Parts: sequence; C-alpha cells; structure tokens
Amino acid sequence: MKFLPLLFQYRTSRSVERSAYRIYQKYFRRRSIREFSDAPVSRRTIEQLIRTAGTAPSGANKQPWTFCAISDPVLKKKIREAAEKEEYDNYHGRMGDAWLKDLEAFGTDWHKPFLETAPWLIVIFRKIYDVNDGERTKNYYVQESVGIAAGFLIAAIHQAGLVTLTHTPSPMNFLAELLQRPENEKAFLLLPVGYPAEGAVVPDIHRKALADIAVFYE
Ligand code: IYR
Repeated sequence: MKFLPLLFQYRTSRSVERSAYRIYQKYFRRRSIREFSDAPVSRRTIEQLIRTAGTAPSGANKQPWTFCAISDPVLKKKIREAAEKEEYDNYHGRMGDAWLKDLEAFGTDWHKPFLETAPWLIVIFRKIYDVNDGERTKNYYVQESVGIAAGFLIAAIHQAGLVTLTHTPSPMNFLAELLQRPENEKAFLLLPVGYPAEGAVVPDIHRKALADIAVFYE
C-alpha cells in the first residue's frame, strides 16, 4: 500500500469550537419533508451531492453502494404506484397498532405523491457483494458503510439548500426490478430530493437533549 501525506489545515481549538456550534445550528434546522415543490434541480447538482455521499468511509474502502438518480416522470410514476401498493398493505395491517400509533404525530398514510412531485428520486442500493471480472468479491460492513453514505447524502442535500425525506417503502424489492439492478444490489433507502412546497409544514416534534443522548467519561 502506498501512503501519501494528509492534506489537512490546522485550526485553533477556539475556531474549531465555533465551527462545531455553527454546524449544530445549521443541522438543527434540517427537517424531513413530505411536501415537495416540482421546481427543477439540475442534474449537475445531483451529481455533486452523490459525489459527496461517495466520499463516505466504507469497510476496506469497498464503497459498496450505487446511487440511482431518477427524474424521468414515467419511472417516477411507476415507483410511486409500486410504493403505494406496498404502503397500502403496511398501513392496513402489516405495521400493527403500536407502530401506527407511533406514526400518528407525522400524519403519514399510504399516499406518496412526493414520489412524483419531487424533481429527483435517489435510490441507494447496497452491494452485498461485488463482481470483478466475473469473480465474486466480498464487501464488508455493508449496512454500516451504506448507512454512513446515506447520512453524508442527507447532510449534503441540507447543506446545498434542498430538502429530502428518508423514505423506506417496504418491502423495497420493487425498486431493484424497476431500476433493473443486478442481483448483488439491494435497495437501502429512497430519497426524494428537491425544494419544499410553498407553505410546507413539518410535525411539531422535538430532539432529545444532549444529556439524553450523550455520556461523557472524562
Ligand atoms: N414507510 C411508511 C411508514 C413509516 C415508517 C416510519 I418508522 C416512519 O418514520 C415514517 C413512515 C411510510 O413511508 O409511510
């Protein structure tokens, strides 16, 4: 393995602390959005966002992910129809009472109009193995790696000034079929990406306090 010097710009601890605070303030405002505008977003934008997601760390640097970006209205319609079919069954029995109760605050149901309204859908696939020159090669910590890449993508979308929703219509097998993905790719997450609809609302929910999520050992 060849090693290279790290490109790194040292900053004072005061400057780091200030940035950490500003970053928190910025990320605090990120919300999951279910009402999208149909205002267009350029392909170039989506390319850069996916590039950013692709910088995520991964097990043995295998980068076990594929990002499918869909703006084709015909394909979006097919995805919406298939997702709504699954979600209908989810909301009518598959999810169970406790789950439905937990979702009440969000006002969600089986209708998923955002799958057609949002200018782009990004479907993230996890590659459970790879194929190189016809040989199967192993990927490691695929779930963790793709989860981190998804986090990078969501953060990048927010940083760029757009909104998204971490949508998991389940089961998601229909996505691999509609997008004609190979056998080694399994759908992981579906993110509509765009601008929020004018007058979009978000549920009045709260984030846990630091004391409820962090334990310090000093
Ligand atoms: N996938 C369904 C249900 C759903 C599940 C969870 I957990 C949520 O946080 C929100 C929704 C849907 O998208 O409606």
